[in-house]
Amino acid sequence: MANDQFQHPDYLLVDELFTEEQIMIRDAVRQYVKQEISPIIEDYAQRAAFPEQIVPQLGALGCFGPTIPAEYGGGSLDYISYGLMMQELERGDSGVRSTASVQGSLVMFPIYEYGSEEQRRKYLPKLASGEWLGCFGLTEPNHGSNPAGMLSRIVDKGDHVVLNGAKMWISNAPYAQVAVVWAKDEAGKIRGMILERGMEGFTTPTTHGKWSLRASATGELVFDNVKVPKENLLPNVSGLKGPLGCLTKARYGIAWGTVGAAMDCYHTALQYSKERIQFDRPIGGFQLQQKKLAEMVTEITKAQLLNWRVGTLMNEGRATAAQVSMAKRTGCEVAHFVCREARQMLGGMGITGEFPVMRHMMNIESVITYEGTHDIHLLITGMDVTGLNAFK
Ligand code: TGC
Ligand code: FAD
Repeated sequence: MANDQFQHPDYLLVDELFTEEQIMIRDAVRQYVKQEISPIIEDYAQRAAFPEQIVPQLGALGCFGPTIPAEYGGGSLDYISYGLMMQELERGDSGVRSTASVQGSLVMFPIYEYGSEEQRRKYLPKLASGEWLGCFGLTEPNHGSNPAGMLSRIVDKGDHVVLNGAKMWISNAPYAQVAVVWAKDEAGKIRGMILERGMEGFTTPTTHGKWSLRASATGELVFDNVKVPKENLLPNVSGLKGPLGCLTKARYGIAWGTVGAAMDCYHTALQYSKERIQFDRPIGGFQLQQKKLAEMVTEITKAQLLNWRVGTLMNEGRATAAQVSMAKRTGCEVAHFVCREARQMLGGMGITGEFPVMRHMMNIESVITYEGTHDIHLLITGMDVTGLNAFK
C-alpha cells in the first residue's frame, strides 16, 4: 500500500491522556511505517520473506529496548511510549512488531535484568542498534503452553555446560546472531543462557509454510552437544519465573500492538464504506455495515483505555503479570474481531493484497496463539480472581 493515509480512530480523545513527548514518539514511528513499511510489506508477506533491512532501521528509530537505560543503548523511555511504538509498528504489520518485541523484551530485557555487567556491556548496545538480531527459545515441540515440562538440558563440564535439545516456533531464529535459550540443569532448575551463531552444534532451521506472520522469520533452534561457556549463563535468575518475567514485558507490547492492527483495519473499512457504492448508495449507509463499524470502534476504544491504564501501572511499577495478561488477551480478541469484520466489509477486495486487512487478519491468528494462547490467558485471569489454579 504505497499511498498510506492512515489516521487512527480516537473516539474518547485518548490522545489527551498522552504527553507531548509520547505523541511525538508515536508520530515518528508512524511516519517511519508510512515511508518504509507500507510500501513494501505486502510484497514481502506474499513472498514469505523477512525484510532484513528493517533491523538497523528499527534500531536507529529506538524501537529496540525503549525502556532499557540509555547507558546500555536503550531509550530510557516510559511504558506508554513503548506501547505506542508497538501500536504503530503492528499497524504496519504484526511481523515487524514481533521483530521489535522479541529483540527488546525477550532478548535485551533478560540480558539487562538477569545478566552480568559484562554481558550487558557486550550484547545490549549491539542489540539496541540492530547490528545484531536476537531470538528467544522457550517453546519446544512437546511443550508450548506448559514450558515447565521442557526437555532441553545442560550438563556441567567445569568451565562450560553442554546443551542438548530443541526449540520450535522461534521468531527471528533464522537471522539471529544471538539466542537467549532456556534449559534445565542437572538439578531440574530452569536456567537462561546466551548462545551465539557459529557455536558448534547449534543450528537454526527455517520453518516454512506459514499462512500467518509471513513477513516474520520463524525457525527452530537445535542443540547437539553445544559447548556453552559458563560466562554465557545468565547468573541472576533460575526457575520458570525467568522466562515468564520476559513474557510479561512482551505481552504488554502485544496488547498495544494488536490495537494498532485493529485500528488499521477499522480505518480501511471506514474509508471503503464511504466510497464503495452498491444499490446506488455508499455501503456505509446501510444499517448492517454501520453496526459493524460501531462495534469495531467501540472495541478499539475499550482496548485503548485498558492499555493506557495498564501502561500507567507499569510506569508506577504496580502492574501485575495477571493485569498484563488481561491486556494481551483483550488486545488480541479485539483485533481478531475487528480484522474479521473489516474483511467482510471489503467484500471480495477484502481477500486481496490491495488492502492490508486480510494480512492483518491472518497475522492475528499467530498473535492470539503466541506468548500464551487466548485460553491460557483466560485461565491466568481465572486463577487471579478465584485463587484456584486450573493448571495443576
Ligand atoms: P507457575 O508455577 O504459575 O509459575 C512459576 C514461577 O513463575 C512466576 N510467574 C511469573 N513471573 C513473572 N511473570 C509472569 N507472567 C509469571 N507467571 C508466573 C510464578 O510466580 C512462579 O514463581 P516462583 O518464584 O514461585 O517460582 O508456573 P506454571 O508452570 O504453572 O505455568 C503457568 C502458565 C501456564 C501461566 C505459564 O506456563 C504460561 O504462561 N504458559 C504460556 C507459555 C507462553 O506464553 N509461551 C510463550 C513463548 S515465547 C513466545 O511465544 C514469543 S512470540 C514472540 C513474538 O514473535 O512476538
Ligand atoms: P499447545 O500448548 O499444544 O496448545 C494447544 C491448544 O490446547 C491451545 O488451544 C491451548 O490453549 C490449549 N491448552 C493447552 N493447555 C491447556 C489447559 N491447561 N487448559 C485449556 N486449554 C489448554 N515461542 C518461543 O519460545 N519463542 C518465540 O519466539 C516464539 N515465536 C512464535 C511465533 C509464531 C508465529 C508462533 C505461532 C508461535 C511462536 N512461539 C514462540 C510459540 C508459542 O508461544 C506457542 O505456540 C504457544 O505458547 C502455544 O503452544 P503450542 O503451540 O505448543 O500449543
